[in-house]
Amino acid sequence: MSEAENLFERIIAREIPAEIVHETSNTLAFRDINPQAKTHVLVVPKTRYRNVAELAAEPRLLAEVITTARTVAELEGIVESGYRVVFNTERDAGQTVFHVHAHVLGGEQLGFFGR
Ligand code: D5M
Repeated sequence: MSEAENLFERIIAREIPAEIVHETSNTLAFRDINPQAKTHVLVVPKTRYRNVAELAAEPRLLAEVITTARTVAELEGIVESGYRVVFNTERDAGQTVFHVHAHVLGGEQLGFFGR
């Protein structure tokens, strides 16, 4: 498995340090190393799926990832002010780590995104 595939596995296994924000039996939430907003947390399922399209085959696990994102927003105090949940999927979206992850972004006014 390439580095880009197993990086988050190594965080899940606590082989690489990360600032963990929340954990459930099937998901882990930790701070992005290169934050793009005041709050920038990644939520991953502990089992590897390449991207959200693959994870969609497991709707309960997908729902748990989204629920963990909501818990992260609660813990970060950004439920009322608002937040964004993003799954970058493959090349054109800029996915660099091929273990599906939800970006949870907020804590300040976010810019528009696209091209
Ligand atoms: O997002 C991949 C994200 O993963 C990107 O925002 C940086 C983040 N990243 C990379 N290495 C680490 C470590 N070691 N800890 C925490 N966060 C990390 P993508 O959507 O694939 O572009």
